[in-house]
Amino acid sequence: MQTDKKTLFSAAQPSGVPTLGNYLGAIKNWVMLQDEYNCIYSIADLHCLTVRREPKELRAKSLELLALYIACGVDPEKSCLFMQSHVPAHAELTWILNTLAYPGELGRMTQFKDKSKKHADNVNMGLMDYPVLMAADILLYGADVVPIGVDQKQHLELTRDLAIRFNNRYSETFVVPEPIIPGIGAKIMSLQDPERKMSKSDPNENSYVSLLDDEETVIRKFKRAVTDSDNSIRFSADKPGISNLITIYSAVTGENISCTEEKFAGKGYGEFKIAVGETVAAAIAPVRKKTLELLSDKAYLDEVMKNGADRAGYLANKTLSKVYRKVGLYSPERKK
Ligand code: ATP
Ligand code: LTN
Repeated sequence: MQTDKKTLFSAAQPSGVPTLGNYLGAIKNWVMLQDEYNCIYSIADLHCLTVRREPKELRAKSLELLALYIACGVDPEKSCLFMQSHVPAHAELTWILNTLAYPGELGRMTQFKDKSKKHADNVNMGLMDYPVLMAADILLYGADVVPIGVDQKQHLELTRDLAIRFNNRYSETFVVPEPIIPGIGAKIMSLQDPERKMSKSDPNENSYVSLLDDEETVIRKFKRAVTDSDNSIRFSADKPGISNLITIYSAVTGENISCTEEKFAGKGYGEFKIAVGETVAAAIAPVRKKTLELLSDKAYLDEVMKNGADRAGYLANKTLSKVYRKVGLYSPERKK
């Protein structure tokens, strides 16, 4: 790793096929920032266990997510790619940070409240502790920046609080990270309910576009997207459906919102929805093709994740040893 560059860390859960929201809110930035930072990208499989999953499916989705990262343009030669569970230091640092985190602050997290409602039959300790594991992910690597969508901002604030709390109690140890949130695309909304964020675990498949959807499916989902009846392509808080489509079009093409509005001024919703669908379908078609290719070469993917775990493990263990020493855990002297 080059030391003159700052460090970047981010992760996503293998909880389903990433959506267009994950791509525009996070993964697109991951790809763009690879030359500017020392980048470390993880597959947050331990986080995934906070919701009940079929073990076989979790394993398959984890490998698929690795293939998808690479297909989106994350380059394993440039960036470190690994599975969270392959580096035990993540769970170990979580334990230490747990001794500094309070149930009150964890219980106030929006995601915890949302997921507790959604999975009322399984409100487990892991669900509550989720942000502490996320803090451990980030702090282990001394990450300066963390590219995320807006929904994760609160968790990053908690990470910063825990880092500062530890530094104040024991002495300067952790870097206090900053979020990187995209200007356009930080919160892509559901195509069926534009008041809610697009989520890969939504039971309604028409609510999201997955990065593995084929062209026909993508266009069909956009044609069915919920909009108002005003038929004017204008970005406005009282038109969440059409504003979401304008955001998606702008984020994918790289144009700004007003450019998109001008381009489609006077056109109807039907025509616009098809244009958005075709643009998105064209952007994700290469990702789909490359992912399927990569998934047929499991040996390559295994190699990438083994190398990634070695590199990440080395860095993480250095931080963990420092933390263990600072908090007063005894370590026998090593013979030279
Ligand atoms: P789940 O739906 O299973 O809770 P998720 O898609 O919300 O998963 P992750 O896969 O862990 O969560 O998210 C990966 C990254 O994608 C995070 O940085 C998150 O902020 C971002 N992200 C998730 N949903 C959106 C969205 N709708 N718009 C923009 N960014 C998003
Ligand atoms: N909680 C994140 C995924 C995640 C993450 C991280 C993101 C786990 N560890 C560390 C950034 C940094 C989510 O998006 N749901």
